[in-house]
Amino acid sequence: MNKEELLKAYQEKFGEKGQDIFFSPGRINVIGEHTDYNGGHVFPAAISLGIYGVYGPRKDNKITLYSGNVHGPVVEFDLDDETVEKDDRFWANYFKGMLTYLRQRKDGAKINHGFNLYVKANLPSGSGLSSSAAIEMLMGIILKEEFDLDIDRIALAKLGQKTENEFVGLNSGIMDQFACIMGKKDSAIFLDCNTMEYEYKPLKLGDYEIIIMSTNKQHTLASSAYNDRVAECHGALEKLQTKLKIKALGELDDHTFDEYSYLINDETELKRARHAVSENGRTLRATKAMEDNDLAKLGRLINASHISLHYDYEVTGKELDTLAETAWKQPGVLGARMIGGGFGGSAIAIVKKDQADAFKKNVGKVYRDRIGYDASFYDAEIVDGTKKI
Ligand code: GAF
Repeated sequence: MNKEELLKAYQEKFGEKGQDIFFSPGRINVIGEHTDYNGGHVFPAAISLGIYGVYGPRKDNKITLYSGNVHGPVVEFDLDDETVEKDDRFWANYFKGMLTYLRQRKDGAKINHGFNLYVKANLPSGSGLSSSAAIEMLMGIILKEEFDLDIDRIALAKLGQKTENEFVGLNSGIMDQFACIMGKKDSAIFLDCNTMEYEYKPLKLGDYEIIIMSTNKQHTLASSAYNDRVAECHGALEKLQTKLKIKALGELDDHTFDEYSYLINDETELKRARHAVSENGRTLRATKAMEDNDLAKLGRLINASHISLHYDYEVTGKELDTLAETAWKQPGVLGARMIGGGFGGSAIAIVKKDQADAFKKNVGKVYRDRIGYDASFYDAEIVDGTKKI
């Protein structure tokens, strides 16, 4: 979408000129899945698919949101109301949660007039590319910049996580919000979710590119299954803590885990914890492989990540397995795996640039034959985090 189209859409909806345009990216994750809430490492990057927001101030205290994708009635709330009610439109709650928690801060009083916001996404919602975090960070940066709030980007990411955990009810980690708001062009973020230390690592893929493959399957029941995984990992951690002084599974290496895994006398919890620990190890090795330009090794680790998410974490499902397994068989592919929470959503593949067209055609055909509808393929660029454009 270009700026003229966005400003025109704003004007058509609100009958006046919009003032500023913001863009909030979605994210991919190279490796490190379901490790964030286990205090492990992740390696995500912000992508050029995301959500635009056109902002215009109002003289009254109303905040009015309109989604150019959903086209339903506007979402309205009033700054004079002490609490912000939950909405039955799930996407509106990501804005509402951020507004609620920003207003609770000391300088929240600076949010002292209403505004209109026209929102338009080129990122499919429910695609496992973090559209919800993109919305939260969009609202966060708009409020920070338009009302001059004294809050840094990492604190905004944490409020996004609080929105998910407390306003929406998904016990997610920090990866998505962190990637959306801290993204850096052409780099992935190597983040330790235990200490919150992070480092940008250039995504050097040479003759290869990352192709995003969306299952186009909405993951409706995903949030309760996600919360189950979080609880199962917590159960395993508590059992290990009877003998080990650790705060998170991410502190363990494979060897120590094997030695103490006898403490986890629940088969499901054992599998979940084994994934969390092994995936963290793979993430450390994968970032090193990227630094060493060992792309073949990076690809093998990515494949192993999918296999662990399939057998130990059980979050892949037929659609994601079809994409990854079909991708593995194509020429010019170094690795492929599901990304995000799972149960639908998207996968990525690292594919030789000159084989990309054949790759999409072949994987697309197998997917359609086996699943009964089309997958979508995107070549996204790696971009900066949420900002005014
Ligand atoms: C979802 C969550 F929001 C993230 O915090 C993360 O746990 C991811 O699933 C799995 O790695 O995107």
